[in-house]
Amino acid sequence: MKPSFNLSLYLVLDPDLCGGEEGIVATALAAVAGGVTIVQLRAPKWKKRQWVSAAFALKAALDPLNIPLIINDHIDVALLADAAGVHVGQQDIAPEMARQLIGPNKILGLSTSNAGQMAAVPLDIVDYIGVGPVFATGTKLDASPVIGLEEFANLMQAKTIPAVAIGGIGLGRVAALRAAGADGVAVVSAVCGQADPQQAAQALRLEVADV
Ligand code: TZP
Repeated sequence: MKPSFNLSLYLVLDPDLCGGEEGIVATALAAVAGGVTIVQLRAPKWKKRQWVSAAFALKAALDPLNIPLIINDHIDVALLADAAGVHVGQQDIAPEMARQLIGPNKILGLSTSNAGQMAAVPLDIVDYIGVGPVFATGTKLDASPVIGLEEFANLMQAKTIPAVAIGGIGLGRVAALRAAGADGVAVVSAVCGQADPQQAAQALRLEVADV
């Protein structure tokens, strides 16, 4: 059976900001203690061996807490570690092919950044979409153009699948995104780049719950 998932506070772990190989599990656990509901591993600079060992460690840490682990792009790693799901971008393997590889029982997420990409999402194959970057971000240097809150709200009007906002999201921005129709917010630096990731997650979680 496909694991259930809650997009409301989605942590994307980038080791550059989240404690590197040594600290990534501790960062994830602190963030979950603060209220993160789902965790993705996204490590554009890592070698495959680092991916595999971190995926196993994160899976072992998150499973007892019932927090799904999503692996960005690397389907082989997701299958090896028996992660809850996979997240692919527009330049990665097509969602239909990803689904073929992961089977029916894993979560599949897809990044989108405009109305055309959202309209093209195969709804019977993809479980949720990421929509962004909503605001400017220094974390993903090759991100698509910034969408902005107004256009994001338009995109949410047209959505037919759960959607999580991403890009430049921090305290003070969550409520507006939720009011615009986002099912959740995804963050990297607003949790990982902070001195106290648990407290940072907790503050964001309060804003998520405010709506
Ligand atoms: N995809 C679109 S923006 C982004 C990704 C992975 C990075 C978001 O990072 P931050 O630090 O939350 O702005």
